Amino acid sequence: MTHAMQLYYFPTPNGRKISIALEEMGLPYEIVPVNILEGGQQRPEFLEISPNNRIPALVDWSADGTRIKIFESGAILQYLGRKSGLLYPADEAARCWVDSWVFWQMAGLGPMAGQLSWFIRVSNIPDRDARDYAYPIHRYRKEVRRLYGVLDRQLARRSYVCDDFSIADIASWTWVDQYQQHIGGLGDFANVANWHARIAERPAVRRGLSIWTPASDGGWSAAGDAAQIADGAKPKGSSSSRP
Ligand SMILES: N[C@@H](CCC(=O)N[C@@H](CS)C(=O)NCC(=O)O)C(=O)O
Repeated sequence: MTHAMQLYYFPTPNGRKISIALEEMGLPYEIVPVNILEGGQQRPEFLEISPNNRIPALVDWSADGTRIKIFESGAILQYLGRKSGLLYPADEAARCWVDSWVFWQMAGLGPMAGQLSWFIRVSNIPDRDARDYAYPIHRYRKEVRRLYGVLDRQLARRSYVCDDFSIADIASWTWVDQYQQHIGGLGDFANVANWHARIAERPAVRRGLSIWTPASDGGWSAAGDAAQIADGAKPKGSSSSRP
């Protein structure tokens, strides 16, 4: 019997990397919502799959029925690339280059932009003094801008990070998709702007962004083009089941 993979998901840049990759690769999956705003990442059954209490995580089954557990979005992207044979070149030199850009995102753009988001968010909490957060916001924004510059140079003579569209593009794209909040605009990064727009038009990317999101009533609801998602991608139970 074939099982769909289970994606432990919350709609953040790291979660969206995997929903986009699964849609791009046409792999069957179902969403297991993990509401990180309500502590879902601390539940023992989730920690057993993702010991670092972070989404995303993925469960798959090998041919002999053994469960395959993966956490860390970069590791999941590489696994899906190996499994599907798509968006992850088999040629060693090309694969090393894709890996380099995936690790660049995992070690640089993701953590730096994540910290920037955090400090922007807390500086906007009403009873906080925004001046207390001016230095970390300056520091992380400067570093994020530097990383955008690196990406912009890489995209100067090619349409995608490693020439052909790959998991390296997906890894960085969901973070760059937050550019408005992080750096206000892409005016200084024309190549990144063109790349961002090119990828945003991909139907699978739109589907991957449109899956279930937490609703204000504590349940989950469909967003955007979610009707295009297969039934198997709905949270278990009903359209409003809690994670
Ligand atoms: N390096 C990890 C980072 C994962 C991560 O930071 N996930 C966030 C959401 S984007 C999370 O689960 N946060 C829960 C928490 O902070 O408790 C990856 O890429 O998978």
